[in-house]
Amino acid sequence: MKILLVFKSDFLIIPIGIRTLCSVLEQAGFNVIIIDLSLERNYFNKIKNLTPDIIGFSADSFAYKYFLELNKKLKSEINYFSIFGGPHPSLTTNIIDEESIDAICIGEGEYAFVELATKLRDKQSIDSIKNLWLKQNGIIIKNDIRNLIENLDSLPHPDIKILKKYKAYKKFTTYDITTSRGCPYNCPYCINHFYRHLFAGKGKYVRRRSVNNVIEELKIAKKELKPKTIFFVDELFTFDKNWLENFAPKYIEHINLPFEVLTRIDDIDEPTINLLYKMGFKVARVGIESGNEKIRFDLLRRKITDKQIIETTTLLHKHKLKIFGYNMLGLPEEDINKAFETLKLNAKCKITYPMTFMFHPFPNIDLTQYSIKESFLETSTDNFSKLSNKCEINIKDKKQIERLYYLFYLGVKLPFTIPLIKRLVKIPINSLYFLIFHTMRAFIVLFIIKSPPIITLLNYYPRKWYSVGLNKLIYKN
Ligand code: B12
Ligand code: SF4
Repeated sequence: MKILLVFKSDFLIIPIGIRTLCSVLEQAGFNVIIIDLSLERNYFNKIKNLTPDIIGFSADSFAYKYFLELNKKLKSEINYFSIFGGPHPSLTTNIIDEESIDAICIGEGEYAFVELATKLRDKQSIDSIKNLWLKQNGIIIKNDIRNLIENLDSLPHPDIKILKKYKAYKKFTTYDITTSRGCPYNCPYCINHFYRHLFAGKGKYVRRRSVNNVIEELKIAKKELKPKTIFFVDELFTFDKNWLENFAPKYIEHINLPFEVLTRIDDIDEPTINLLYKMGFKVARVGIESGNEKIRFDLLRRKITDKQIIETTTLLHKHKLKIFGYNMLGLPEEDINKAFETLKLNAKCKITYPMTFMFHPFPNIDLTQYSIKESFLETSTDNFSKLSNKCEINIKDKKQIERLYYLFYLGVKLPFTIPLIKRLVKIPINSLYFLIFHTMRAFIVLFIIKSPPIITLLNYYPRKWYSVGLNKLIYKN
């Protein structure tokens, strides 16, 4: 039984979910191949020639449409069982109606996938596999959700072979790891409130691996991949201070590499920063999301004041930490003035990398439902583009906000340009703004990566260099 796992790493990000599925399936004795469509030239023929028995697509809402088309094309030429998993199928179970999709996995996939592969191999009925919705003789079978995996230590460590498979990954010297699953918060634009509701009664939602189990994975990764930095991609790395206190001495003793974390302004205080700093804390990624307090409080359910944001970022700067600020533009109730408040707050906090995204109204998320209810959006969609500057809902000053997206970085890094940007967003010279946006990127690529040979440069997508460049910039000292 040959299993192919497919994903698309637009920013050289290999989803931990795919790596975990691979390890669990291999542990159960299956032959697993992972393919990153972003890095394969002729993947259609390659997949055909592999003659897989099962193809598993790991689909977020950006990749879903792409995978659907690929699956349709493949299905017209070869025979295999197709299963879609990841955030998008969990959010939009109706995709099971697509003719080319044989099954979808809702929520955690490890045990459902192993059960599916085992039963297909042994020619047993696959009708009652929990977490799967599937088609049998034209009828859709909707199985219940199984309990959440209580003991995360019981899972094998995520696969690392895939990190050695593609040359492009080797340039990326960060090792991504997650020490937990779930988030205690409830932000209406994020999948966590949806999952918490979906898994109600199925066990504890926020779970953490033991310190020893995490250290063991890091030790292996350090030996095998020699990463220069670690990225803890937990939704909220800092949520359990006792765990952090136990983790710190072991991390310093056995791993001792600089690292970055995802955290919240209201979850990181001075003692925590001090503790993490001793361990090699270099980058804090925090959500600012909106500079307008009312939007932040009422719409985004984030009870964090401007004052808290300014104080915490000041504290982070005091420790010479780099700050990645996550922001959203194009939110319901937003207009250009409120969008500028977001830019100004980032500038005031001297955010090192203002990461700005348009609000994507992912299906079945509270903020999407709100947008539909309040007529900011007619209906739910499943057509998303990661790097799109398109404002996806109908709000006042939509076009100006779209222009601001491209000029945001400039305004935060050079705040004296804000009055000029206020004028520019009224003028539709989008190609100029596009140029400014990419010039900023090119600057990072060329001056941080330091003149890569032209052939190599042409071989990679600029955004990949950008990712690698950012990495070097952050950790250069
Ligand atoms: C960690 C993380 C990141 C890390 C990724 C690091 C890495 N190497 O994986 C970083 C910070 C880089 C990141 C970036 C982004 N992320 Co992100 N991220 C997450 C987060 C918090 C956890 C994902 C994770 O690793 N979970 C642990 C693993 C084990 O679980 P899993 O991925 O869900 O996989 C399980 C199941 O889904 C299932 N499964 C998955 N694939 C398949 C396939 C098959 C065939 C089957 C059967 C099952 C299956 O089984 C897996 C094991 O149980 C999620 C939120 C969440 N809770 O899902 C958001 C999330 C996935 N990100 C999201 C987004 C939007 C982004 C960004 C575009 C922008 C942003 N705002 O940050 C970027 C772009 C990333 C990219 N891929 O290009 C969205 C996606 C929304 C959607 N509807 O698709 C999410 C859901 C957050 C949200 N807004 O709700 N992210
Ligand atoms: S704190 Fe972050 S991960 Fe948690 S629910 Fe809010 S946006 Fe999602």
